[in-house]
Parts: sequence; C-alpha cells; structure tokens
Amino acid sequence: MAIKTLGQFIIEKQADFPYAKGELSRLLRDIGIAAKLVNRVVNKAGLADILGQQGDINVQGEVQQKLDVYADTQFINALKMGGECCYVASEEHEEGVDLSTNVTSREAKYIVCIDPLDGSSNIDSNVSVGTIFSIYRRLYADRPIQKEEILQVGRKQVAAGYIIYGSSTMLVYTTGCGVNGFTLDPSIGEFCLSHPDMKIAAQGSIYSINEGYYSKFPQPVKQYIKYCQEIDSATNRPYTSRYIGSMVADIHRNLIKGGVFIYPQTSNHPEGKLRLMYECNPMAFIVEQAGGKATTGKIAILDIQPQLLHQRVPIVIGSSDMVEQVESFYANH
Ligand code: AHM
Ligand code: MG
Repeated sequence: MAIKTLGQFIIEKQADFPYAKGELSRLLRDIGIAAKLVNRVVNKAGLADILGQQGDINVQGEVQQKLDVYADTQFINALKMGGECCYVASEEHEEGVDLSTNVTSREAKYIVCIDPLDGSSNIDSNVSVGTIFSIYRRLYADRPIQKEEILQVGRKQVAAGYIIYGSSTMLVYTTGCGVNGFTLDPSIGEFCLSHPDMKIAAQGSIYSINEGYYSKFPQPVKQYIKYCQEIDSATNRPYTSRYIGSMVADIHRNLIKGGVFIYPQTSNHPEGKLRLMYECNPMAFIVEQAGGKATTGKIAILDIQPQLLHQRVPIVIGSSDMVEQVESFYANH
C-alpha cells in the first residue's frame, strides 16, 4: 500500500493555496520534528533518567516533571531553528518566549501556543501523554509583539493539533479544512497518513469526566452524569464511563469512537482546570473541524475572548448531540 507522509501531505495541501509561501507548512514540519524527538524519549522513559520530578514548580503551581522540561525545550528549539515562529506561549513559562528579536525569526508570521507535554503526571505509570499546539497569525509586522496578538480569540487560529504518545504515536491536525491524523511508523521515522478526514459521530456512548469530584461539580453536570447512568434503550443509555486523566488521550478516543469529555468548574477550580490558550482552544478547533462541538456549557470555547495567557475555562467537548444535552442542563438550571 502506498503511504503518504506528513511532509508530502503538507506540501500537497499547500499547493491548494497558490499564494501560500510555505511558511505555515514549514512551521508544521518543525513541530513534527520536535514531536519525533519527544516521542523518542517518552518511549524509553523507564530506561533513561528522565522519569520523575524536575524539582521546580511551574507557573501553574504544579510540580514540573523532567519530561515536561525536556519537551518544552525541544519544541522551543525546533521553533527557534525553523524561523517561522515569532513568539511561543508555553504552559511551562509564565511569560511567553519572544523569538522576534532573533535574526532568523525577525520576519516570522506565526505565534504558537503550546502545552509541550500534557498529562505528564501519568508518565511514571506508562499512561498516554500528549502535546497540544495552536497557531495564530502575527497581526503587526512592524512592531514588537503586542498582547492582543498573543491573546487572540480561538476562532482566529490558523492551525491546531495534538500529538498523542500512546500505544502508537499519532499527530492529528487541522488548518481549518477538516482534520487529518498521521501515525508514526518507527521503522522509517515518519508520520504517515492513517486517518484522513476524521469525523466525530454526532452521538456516542462514552462520557469522560473525573467522577471522583462529583460532589464538587455544578448542578447541571451532576444532572448530566445521572442522565448518562439512567437506563433508556431508546437512547442507548446507560453510557460507558472512560477517563484516562490525560486530556489528549481522552479526547482522541472520543473523536474516534464518539463521546463527550467534560472538565467543569469545581470547588477547587472555580474557573475550570484546563487552560484556554494551549489546551481548550486547539482541541475545540480540531473537534469542531471534525463536526463536533466544544463549549463551556454555555458559550463556544472558540468565542471566548482571552484575558490571560494561562486562563482556565470549563470545557464540554465532543459529539455534538452530547454536548448539546449538557448545554440544555446548563440552560435549564
Ligand atoms: P497538566 O497540563 O498539568 O498535565 O494537566 C492537565 C491534565 C489533563 O490532561 C487532564 O484532562 C486533567 O489534567 C486531569 O485532571 P484531574 O486529575 O483533575 O482529573
Ligand atoms: Mg496540560
């Protein structure tokens, strides 16, 4: 069977846009290269001295894992070397990394928001982790990077994607013309097109939420959990509960099988836990492009005007009918 590599696919897509100069293609290529480097280390995490904690606390007040720091360094270095990115906002840095003063990136047109290694607390137990990225266009070429360029609304994303380091490693991305998934073939070291034009079913039978926090959830979410557990053969309930605790893996599974992932407000995290700029927005863009929905329970994630780089939001994301069911509980509350 003929294979199509990520590189070939990107070039082919670029040809659809006659005026494209190849900058976004090169940026995606740079991310793909860093992903392979991170994958190599994640794969031998039990062997290399890379497991465990780095000893530092990141901007979120969370303990940084060694692999968090490694992945962050690899992606930033790849973006720096590639010269197509002028600014990187990362989960691991309080302030973004301004590359626009580097000679190679002075003319760069893109801003990247990234969670280099999401779900990293799962690594020590060999559970899937991921990378999530979001790409925006720089608005003003003639001045230093402005705050409003970094805090653009999710609808302005030019591209977004994730890498899942799982039983196989996959890169899934969108540039706003559907979603395509590539599986890393370790024997040739290439991401190969394996999931063209991914679509999420309008209705699934999986709900994913950390039910241990049930007593801390808002009423509409409690109601929805009870709804999922009720017996109703007409709507195929009760649904199955699946929660890995690694956002990329949970959403990827639901994308493939149909389902809804919820991380709502809790009493510990009154704004929600997951970050808008580099977790929720890119996942929302991908899921919408696959035909699904992503909201806070009230408004579309992609319509939220960001105020802060590390802003948190509640999220309900996945199969459109399931997301709408959750929204109806919020609306009636
Ligand atoms: P991280 O960015 O610190 O890794 O945290 C994000 C992760 C998500 O991958 C996952 O969905 C969530 O935290 C799990 O949180 P909880 O353990 O509260 O269910
Ligand atoms: Mg994260």
